[in-house]
Amino acid sequence: MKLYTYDPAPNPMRLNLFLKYKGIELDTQQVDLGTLEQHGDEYGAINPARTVPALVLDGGELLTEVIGQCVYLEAMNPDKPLMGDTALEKAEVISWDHKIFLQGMAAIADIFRNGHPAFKDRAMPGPLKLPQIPELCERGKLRLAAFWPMIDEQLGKHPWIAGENFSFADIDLYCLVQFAGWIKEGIPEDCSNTQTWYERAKTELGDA
Ligand SMILES: N[C@@H](CCC(=O)N[C@@H](CS)C(=O)NCC(=O)O)C(=O)O
Repeated sequence: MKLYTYDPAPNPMRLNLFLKYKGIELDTQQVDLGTLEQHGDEYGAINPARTVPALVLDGGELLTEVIGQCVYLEAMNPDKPLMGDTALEKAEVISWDHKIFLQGMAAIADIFRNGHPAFKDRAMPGPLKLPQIPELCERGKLRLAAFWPMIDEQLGKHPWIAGENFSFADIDLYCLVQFAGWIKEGIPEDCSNTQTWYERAKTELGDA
C-alpha cells in the first residue's frame, strides 16, 4: 500500500490525524502542491483526479477520497475505532462527518479558493480549469456563520460531535478549525461548547 499526500494541506491532514491516532504507518510519498506537481504526467498516471491524499492498495486499486480511505483502513485496523462501533454509532459518525465536510469544509474552501489570487482558474481541486466566482466567498461566509451554532448545539448535548465517543468526525472538525485559520476565521467566542471541545480534542490527538 502506498500513500501519496502533501502534509500541509487540509485533506491530507484529515488522513494524517486518523493514521497517527490509530498508530498506522504507511509507505508515503509527498506530492508538492506548491509547485503544482499534482498536474504533472507522473502523478496524473497514479491519480487522474489529481488530488491528494491518494491511497494505492497492494492490488493496485486507487482510493481518492479521505472518507473511503479511512473506512478501508479502519476495517483493516479495527483497534482504537474511529468510525463507530454499533450500527447507530456508525450512522452518527458518517452523518456528522458529512455535515462537517459539506456544510463547513466546503464553505471554507469556497471562501478560500474563490478569493485567493493563487487559485485563479483553479477554483476547484482537480483537472478542470474553473473560474473563481467572488460571490461564493460571500455565500461561504453566510454558510459558515450558520455552521458554528449547529455544531455548538450538538456539543452542548454530547462530549464529542457524534455522541459519547471520540471519532473521525471529531478529527474532521479539528481539521476544519485549522483550515478556518487559513481564511482568518476561528471558533466564534459565543460557541463555548465548541471552544472547550477543541481543547479536549487537542489533548485526545496529542496535538497539545
Ligand atoms: N474529495 C477529496 C478531496 C481531496 C482534495 O481536494 N485535496 C486537495 C488538497 S486539500 C487537493 O488535492 N488539491 C489539489 C489542487 O488544488 O489542485 C477527498 O475527500 O479526499
